[in-house]
Amino acid sequence: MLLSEYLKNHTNKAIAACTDEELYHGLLGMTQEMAKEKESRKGKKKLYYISAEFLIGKLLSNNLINLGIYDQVKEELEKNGKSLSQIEELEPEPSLGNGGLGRLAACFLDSIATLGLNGDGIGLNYHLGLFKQVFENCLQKETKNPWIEEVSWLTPREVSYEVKFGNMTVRSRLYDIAVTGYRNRTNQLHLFDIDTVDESIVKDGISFDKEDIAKNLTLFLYPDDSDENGHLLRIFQQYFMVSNGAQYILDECVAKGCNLHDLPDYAVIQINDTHPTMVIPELIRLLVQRGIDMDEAIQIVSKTCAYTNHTILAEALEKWPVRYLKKVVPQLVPIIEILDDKVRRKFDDTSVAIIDKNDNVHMAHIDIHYGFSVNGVAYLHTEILKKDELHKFYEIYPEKFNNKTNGITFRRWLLHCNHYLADWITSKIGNEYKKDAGELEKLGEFLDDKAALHEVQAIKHQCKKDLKEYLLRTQGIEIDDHSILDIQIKRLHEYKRQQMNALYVIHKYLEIKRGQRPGRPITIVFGAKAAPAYVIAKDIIHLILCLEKLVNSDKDVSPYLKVVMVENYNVTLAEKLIPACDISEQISLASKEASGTGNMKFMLNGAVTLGTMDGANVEIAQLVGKDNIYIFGEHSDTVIEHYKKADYRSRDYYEKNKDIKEAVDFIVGPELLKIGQKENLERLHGELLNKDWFMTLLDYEDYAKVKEQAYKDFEDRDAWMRKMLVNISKAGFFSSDRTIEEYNRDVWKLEE
Ligand code: 26V
Repeated sequence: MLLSEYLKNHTNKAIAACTDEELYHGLLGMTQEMAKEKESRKGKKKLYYISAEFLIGKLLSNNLINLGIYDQVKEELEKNGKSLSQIEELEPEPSLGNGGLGRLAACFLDSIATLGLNGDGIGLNYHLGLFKQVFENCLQKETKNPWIEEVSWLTPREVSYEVKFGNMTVRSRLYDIAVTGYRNRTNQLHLFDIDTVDESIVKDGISFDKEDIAKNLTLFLYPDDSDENGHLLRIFQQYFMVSNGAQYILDECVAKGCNLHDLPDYAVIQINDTHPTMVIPELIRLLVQRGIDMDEAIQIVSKTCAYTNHTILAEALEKWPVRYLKKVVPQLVPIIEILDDKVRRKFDDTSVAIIDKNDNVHMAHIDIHYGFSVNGVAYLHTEILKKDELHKFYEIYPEKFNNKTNGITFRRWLLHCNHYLADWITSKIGNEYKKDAGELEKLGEFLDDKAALHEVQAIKHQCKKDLKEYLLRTQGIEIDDHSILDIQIKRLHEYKRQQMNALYVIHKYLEIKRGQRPGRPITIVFGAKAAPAYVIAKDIIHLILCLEKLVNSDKDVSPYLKVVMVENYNVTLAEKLIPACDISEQISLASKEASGTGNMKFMLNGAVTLGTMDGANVEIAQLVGKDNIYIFGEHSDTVIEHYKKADYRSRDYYEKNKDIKEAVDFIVGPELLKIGQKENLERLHGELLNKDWFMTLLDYEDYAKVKEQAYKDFEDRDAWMRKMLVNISKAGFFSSDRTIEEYNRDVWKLEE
């Protein structure tokens, strides 16, 4: 279909006569129509990927690429003096995710549709999404992030269910977003909502009445849970998601001829972290309600559900007090008690029980006992689950445990975000890699081809120039496109150690002040949102923003070092930053980052990783070899030992190393106190000195040393370009198509 024809039929206007907004609406309508024409996969068995987050990003360009009409549309627009990239900027980014877990779910939906598998997503339609981050006086402030417009990708469906809570009953409404596979079929993302949500109850930033469930149920993703009402609201949201999901799944299966006893032949449910865990007792409840006896219902559900663990951080492993569940979902409590009772009868070890002695329900324990598969998201992570975090469960159910190293969709993270590189790759090895990422290995042929390497370098520089233009126009930030771009973009968390990078900034600043100037300017970029109630994370943002001010306004330093913290880091910004990056910071404390997926996106776009042996960095290192990655820091075994022995004292490192002492004390020195808030800076200083739970100072010295080495190596341009190309050529393993093929082979077993 041509855009001009579509517009003629629908608006009777020519392209040239349309505003960008009219063109955006036209393109949206046309893609939706084309997606609808693509038959979705039928087949008896279907996968339901249930997740609290789907961080899908803007959809227009990706849909055009996947439908195979991107070039045609771009050309049509250009002929009429219009720009597709300008039109794209009008599209709001749906803010339905927080970080890696949500973005992974979005990459998976793309790959499932691309591989032609029968699988849909199930989640919630948060009207205001995750908060929008703004900076004021070097502090993060949260505001709402509305993204649903009159014309949007959401298609209302005639599907609605009753969902009963302890104190009220609500009726849902379903919206679908079409998921177009790359030159293949279309699947759906089902987002449940209620009509009574009222955005006007949000006052002053993101605060609202947490008790008014009818009005707030699908307002925000991860509403503040620092008090009891916040916890209850999370449970309301989770149950609303899974009760709708379970009813929808049963209806679809029954319509296909399922008699409920054979549910596992019709459905497989992938539980994305513990947020959707209540789908297990809810399905059991619904099956019993439909006449199946309790024991059989438990059996059926256990053969239908599979669980993915995305973190070992204790604070992220959900435990809900029975008291809360009794308030919100009293109908599930007797079922959870039966599930707990069965576990207790079978196993003496109370640490694998579902309800603990304090009457907390361990959601992950429900998943592990009553699901048929438990997977980690990178080799190291799965090993740690088996050996440490979930060891007792591994002993009981070794056959359930499996690894599925994460992946990313190359459609978004190469074809869409880096046209220059995608076209260059096509010119060298043809188009096959777009469907079969392993083909990228063929680029290995060009590793010693100087002309080819210089082409790669030219592409990197063009991406930097594009980023420079974009940041200046959208954020008023100026970067030097000839500097080394060293980027750390991810959620803000102490274990990810943005604070270690900030300490290095201080060190470099002081070095330059003393006259030791780097040969080439360095730009250190941060992008991160901190959870609104996470105090230290917000203090770290404060430190970075103060450093940005100090460093960039210092005339002695700013020609050599620049600090940039982009505001409201999201998928759209990632798509601009990643192609331009030289050094990818993946510096989490070994054992703490389950996988990371940003690391894969950077590698694919020719950045070289500076990282610890953590998460999927381990696999990246194995693939590219030690000359093409910068590894530093203690190994996960050593770190785990430190935790077991409780023998890490950050003060020892502070006292031993004068660079560390100088950098840490600078946080509360006169230069920063003049710019920032005493309270925040002192709290962070105290935290680093007296606690430093994620061992920043343990790894700092090695980090600074290896980072310096990377900067130095960058100057051997030919050698660096070779490293870039090695990274690109080895990235094929991290295609989410590979990950999904493995899930399907080992867990889902859908018809191909
Ligand atoms: C985190 C948060 C933080 C904000 C408040 C609410 C909330 C709720 C749950 C969680 C757990 C997040 C788990 C997660 O995102 N894990 C990430 O999953 C990625 C995909 O597997 C993986 O690449 C990352 O390493 C892992 O951190």
